[in-house]
Amino acid sequence: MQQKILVIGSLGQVGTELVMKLREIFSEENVIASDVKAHEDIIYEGVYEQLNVLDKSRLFDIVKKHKITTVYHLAALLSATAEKKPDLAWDLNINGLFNVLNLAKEKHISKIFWPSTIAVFGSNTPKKLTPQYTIMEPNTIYGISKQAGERWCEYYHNKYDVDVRSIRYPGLIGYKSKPGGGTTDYAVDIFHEALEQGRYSCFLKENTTLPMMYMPDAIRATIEITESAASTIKIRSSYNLAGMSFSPVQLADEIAKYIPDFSCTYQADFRQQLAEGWPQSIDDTHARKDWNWKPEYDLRKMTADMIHNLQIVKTNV
Ligand code: AKB
Repeated sequence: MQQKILVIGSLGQVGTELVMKLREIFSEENVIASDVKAHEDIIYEGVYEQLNVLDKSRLFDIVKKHKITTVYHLAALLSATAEKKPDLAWDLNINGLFNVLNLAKEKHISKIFWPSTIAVFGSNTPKKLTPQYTIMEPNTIYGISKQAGERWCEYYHNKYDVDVRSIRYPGLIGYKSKPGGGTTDYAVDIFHEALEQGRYSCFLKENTTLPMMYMPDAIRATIEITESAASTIKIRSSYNLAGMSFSPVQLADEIAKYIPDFSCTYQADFRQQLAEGWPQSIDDTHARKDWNWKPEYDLRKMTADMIHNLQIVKTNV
């Protein structure tokens, strides 16, 4: 049967690129984009529905109207914004997920992708090659909500046979869309500022190493896990996923290979504390074994591609 896909949160950093890729694969009419933003804000062609995922009845109507089979539910408040708006973050990150899980429980849809994050780990977690199963104890609103979400996903799978798949995204870097409200956003902002101003003031300390991933890898992982045979998905909470790990100074040095006069200064703000609770690198053995995950981009390859594509984007503006 032809899948009909709904992407919730389709104007965000991941959603923007995911819609484009899904439409390439499944064709435009089979991928419905939705976001809380008004229609005027959309940047791509094709069917778009304005949707606040907390509005259960509108979500249900859209699913019925388009005969949706698969939902990619991306709408969430990320780490930095969630610290400023804890009530909204909990409401959106948890009740939005419930609304989608319940559609699957009641058999209105057959498959869900929902992202978790490296922020589910906390200060007591082993920082290097963080294993799939380990002490978690997240200490940010975002991390707490995502860890609770992971437990609910596994519960709905075990109890109601809901086919939900999830990965723990590292910080994501891409040139097609900008991030919003995360702690790892610096790794995108730095490229824009380097090309536009030749300098950047980073809100994390220079040696703060974090797990990161280039967007083509993240989009591929998202679609690969969702398209894998259900029998291969052994973990129904969320899979660890690794791409690369680097600190702000390592990224700045790599960028300086292309922009020799580039200078970066470091002025840590409240996001430093969030980053310090997170892993530095991730062990993703389970994803590699269960559904054949393999990243393609490291720091060098990602930086070359980002600079090349952003230069094209910026000269065409
Ligand atoms: C954030 O920084 O909040 C996100 C994340 C690590 O999930 N990019």
